[in-house]
Amino acid sequence: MSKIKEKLSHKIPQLREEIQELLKNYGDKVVSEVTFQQMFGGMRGVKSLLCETSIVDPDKGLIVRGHPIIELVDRLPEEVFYLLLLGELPGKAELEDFQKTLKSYDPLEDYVWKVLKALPKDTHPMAMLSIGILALERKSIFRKKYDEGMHKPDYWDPMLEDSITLLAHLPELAAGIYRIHTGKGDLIKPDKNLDWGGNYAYMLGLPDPKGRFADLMRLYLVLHCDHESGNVSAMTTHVVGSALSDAYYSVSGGLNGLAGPLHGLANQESLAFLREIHDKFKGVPSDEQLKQFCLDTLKSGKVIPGYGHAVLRQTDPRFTAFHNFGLKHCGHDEIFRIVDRLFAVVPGVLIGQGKAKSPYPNVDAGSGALLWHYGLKEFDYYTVLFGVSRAMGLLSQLVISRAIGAPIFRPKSVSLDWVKKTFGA
Ligand code: HAX
Repeated sequence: MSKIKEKLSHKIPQLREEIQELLKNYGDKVVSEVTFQQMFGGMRGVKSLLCETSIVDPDKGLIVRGHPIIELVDRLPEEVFYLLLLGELPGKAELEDFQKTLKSYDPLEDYVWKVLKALPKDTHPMAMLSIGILALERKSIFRKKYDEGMHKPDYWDPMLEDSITLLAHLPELAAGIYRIHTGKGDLIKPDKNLDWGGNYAYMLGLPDPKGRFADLMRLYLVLHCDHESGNVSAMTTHVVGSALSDAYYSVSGGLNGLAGPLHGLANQESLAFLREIHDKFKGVPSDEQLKQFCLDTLKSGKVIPGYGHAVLRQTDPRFTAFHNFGLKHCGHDEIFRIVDRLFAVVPGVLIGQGKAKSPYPNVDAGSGALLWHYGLKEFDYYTVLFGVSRAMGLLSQLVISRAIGAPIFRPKSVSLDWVKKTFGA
């Protein structure tokens, strides 16, 4: 196990002490009040979760342990995992040590591939990812130690071990799913000389003569790493983990939520939308044509994928990072040019409609166009990339939850009858 464990073991007592002190002094203070509207409305705005790894500021976007995401775009994903978990970026030696740990695992056993290959061809790659992770659950050290009578203060340790094991295997698992799902040929074994993101790109097996696709993958993995803890996948992972289900069960559960069209699947929908525009106009339409297309989309009752957000109220900096990458490397690509023009047109359209609280692009508005450009054209696979990246946040949140002794999740529910009686309706 890498030096991460040693470092975390020094930080945990301090964190626990801090929480106990805060609970002692302020345990009865009110954090948030909940209206019936909020209860019905997906708990929007109700402050009711603790999250150490990141915060989402409505105007500034994702901030990982104090670092705005836009300042992390040149970092490796494994550096970002280190940051999420420990609250500091690794030095050179620390990064090398962690990378060495990630590379120390044997390739996945054949039974995993047999399970995945036995699934019918129309199985969605996200279902394959979730099943693949569950197929690895037998590796859980947390479950084994729990069965042996592990004590609560020690929970974080095997949770960390499981998290790093799962993280180490995810690129191989996810790349294998791509190869099986697309029928592109044999599985590609991991190359121990490559970094975590570079290895994932390599195992997908797409031509990448200049290494730009690998750069895009690293960027993609950094940008999707975490989004505090109230989003569907993070909260689901937390809830499942709070029952002391291990990291495999918890992350698989969270990723099932990421597979929904209003969450992670939006990047698949977003590219389908771009392709539809490209096909209809046989290229890049004028801004006026785009505006009309968007108005027609809204009129038909559909949302404009890649726009709007539950928390953000400005252009998502993760969109900005992808947009910058596209302007630099794919400015001539017609699909990317449609992304660029939509950015100019959609906010005005959504403001005109007057419904969306944020008319600006989110992370899903541009990423698909870049993947398409580099030959990753199977857009039903895109959420898997998102899932591999988001696993970094889900896993670091799980480790921290076990470290601070977070209890089983159990809010109180009420019936409509209770609502009527209580409000005298
Ligand atoms: N196009 C059309 N209408 C939109 C819209 C969009 N892009 N975004 C919001 N609206 C509408 C909502 O559908 C809602 O309409 P109703 O009142 O008729 O139900 C109204 O505006 C208010 O919604 P909101 O409060 O602004 O947004 P929510 O917090 O309810 O939902 C969503 C946030 C991201 C789900 C929403 O903006 C949406 O559906 N966007 C398109 C899908 C998308 O891009 N999803 C990816 C989000 C990023 C993410 O989590 N990735 O994992």
